[in-house]
Amino acid sequence: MRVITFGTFDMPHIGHVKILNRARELGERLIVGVSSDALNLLKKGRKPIYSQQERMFLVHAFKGVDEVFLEESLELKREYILQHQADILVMGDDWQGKFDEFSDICQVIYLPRTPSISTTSVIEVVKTN
Ligand code: C2G
Repeated sequence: MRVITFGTFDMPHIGHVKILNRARELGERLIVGVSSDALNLLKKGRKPIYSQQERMFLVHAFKGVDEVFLEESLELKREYILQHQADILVMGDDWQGKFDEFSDICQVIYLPRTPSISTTSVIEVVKTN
């Protein structure tokens, strides 16, 4: 089974490692779409701390990640899934229900997020210390 997942993975943390590990356990190959700097600017109104090249490099370095590619548009998800011949799409449950439309071409699984950790919370801690 080929598993695909998507994310920004800015300043990678335990939550990212855990979801990637759990996604990999669902199949034999894990493919990760790392969202581009431009897409983040659009999505979140700011550029990530780490550049897309750095984030792709870091995600690829994680155990169990077999391939990374740049996610340039949220609208291209169907094309990405087909292009990478993914059998399973995995996302954290903050996206619950949002990708159900792709269940005609792959299995869609939402995994529980790791509580109390996010890139935003790390930025806040750094700012206030
Ligand atoms: N995640 C998690 N636990 C956390 C934080 C994040 O399990 N404490 C998961 C998210 O649910 C997501 C993945 O880690 O599945 C990547 O999270 P982000 O980098 O925040 O990615 P996001 O901005 O949600 O981008 O096309 C979809 C987007 O590209 C997803």
